[in-house]
Amino acid sequence: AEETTQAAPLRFPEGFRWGAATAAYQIEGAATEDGRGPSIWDGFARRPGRVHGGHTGDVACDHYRRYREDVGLMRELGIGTYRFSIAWPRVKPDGTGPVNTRGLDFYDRLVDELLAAGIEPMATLYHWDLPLALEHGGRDGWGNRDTAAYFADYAAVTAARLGDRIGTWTTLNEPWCAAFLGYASGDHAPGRTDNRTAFRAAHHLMLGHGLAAQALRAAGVRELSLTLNLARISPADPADPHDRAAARHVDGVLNRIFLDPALRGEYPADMLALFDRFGATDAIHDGDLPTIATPIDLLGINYYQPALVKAQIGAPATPMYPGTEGVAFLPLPGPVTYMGWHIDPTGLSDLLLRLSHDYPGTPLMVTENGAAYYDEPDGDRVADPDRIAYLDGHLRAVHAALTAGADVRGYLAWSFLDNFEWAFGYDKRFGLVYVDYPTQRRIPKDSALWYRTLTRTNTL
Ligand code: GBH
Repeated sequence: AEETTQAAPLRFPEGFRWGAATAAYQIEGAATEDGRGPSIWDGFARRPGRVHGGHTGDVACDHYRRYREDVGLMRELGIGTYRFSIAWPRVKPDGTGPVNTRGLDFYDRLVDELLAAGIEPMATLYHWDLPLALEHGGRDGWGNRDTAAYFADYAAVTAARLGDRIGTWTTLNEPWCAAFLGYASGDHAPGRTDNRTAFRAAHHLMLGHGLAAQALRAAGVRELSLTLNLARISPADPADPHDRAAARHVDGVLNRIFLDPALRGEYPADMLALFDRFGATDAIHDGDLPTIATPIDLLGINYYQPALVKAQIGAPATPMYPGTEGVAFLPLPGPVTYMGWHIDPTGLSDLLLRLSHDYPGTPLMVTENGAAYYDEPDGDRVADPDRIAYLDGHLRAVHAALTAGADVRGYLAWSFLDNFEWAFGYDKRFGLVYVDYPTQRRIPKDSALWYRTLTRTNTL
């Protein structure tokens, strides 16, 4: 009788890619090793009050020195695809100018180690660690158009060195965060609060994506992608046109502002109006949009939680979503993670189906999904049932989207290791693997063992 009430096992398609993700500044440490230059995050983390507990990425998971052990653990845990990022300030310490060969040597060793372990490397060129020299001295970081060209130069030299062994490349991770948390709300490095610069940064990031995509194509890379943080934005009352307009606005400044230029070669009219309102229209030059729309082979989606909004007269704009005066974000009912983020897997299935419908023809991959919980080891074990439930629920949502016709090629858990969670420092643990920072001991959590069974059987 028990058996008959159990849901049938869910099989994923043959060849579905399973793996986990990390990012350079969050795990590597070795901040001054082998000629690495400082990034905006080295600077930001040192500013009082910006990062929880004054934490920095100076040591992090010491992955720069422990990468062999870490790759060994990935192999044991059945990680098939490993998404990591390359630190621009290791490759070009000043952002532009001479290449630091010792920096590239690290990724060369890492990639060889991964390939020897039978793990597919997937490299992201920008996960927020802009070389500090490009921000300082009035150079204005992503507010400066030149940064896009420097990014493409860095992409070209990196692909020239590693393109023979890395098949899948991602230009940017989450340009929304880089532009709007970095330059509008100031929650992330470089910590600026200027909407005009934020919109210019958004455009220059996308121009950098397009120029780097062309450089990677010219280098003959096999698979090219862009990763966006996207979410379903719902109106509190779907029957209320004001609520619908509020949701549409947030959807614009989070989702469509990046999706439309990359996949349709145009900014939506309501986003052009925002560029205009904030005095950033002149950043968009003739010829930029075709560059930005350089075809990609895969769209990466990082999904954590949906949002619910309502039109509310007099509500101030939410700083990370410029122009949202009159829009209130409502708390969602139900459970949250240790980040306080609302848990709703339907947000992921709806998102995947919406992308399939609105932007057909580009294969999708979930490049990040996961949850922070308060984990505590008990001897050799870390029991994390809440994380298993989160992953299970979201994978059921991915499966539902697949069944409904979405072209989803893979799923990567965030994250392989506990790591430096940006403004939250080491307080928030997203890993499948627990890191005891004082000793750097790694302990696979129960979720890592659960995930191994899932990826081995391709069945949930
Ligand atoms: C990803 O960012 C990053 O790529 C990764 O480096 C990071 O460690 C991981 O997620 C976990 O955070 O709830 O008010 O902050 C995701 C960033 C998180 C930004 C959710 C938008 C919603 C607004 N996104 N956030 S709020």
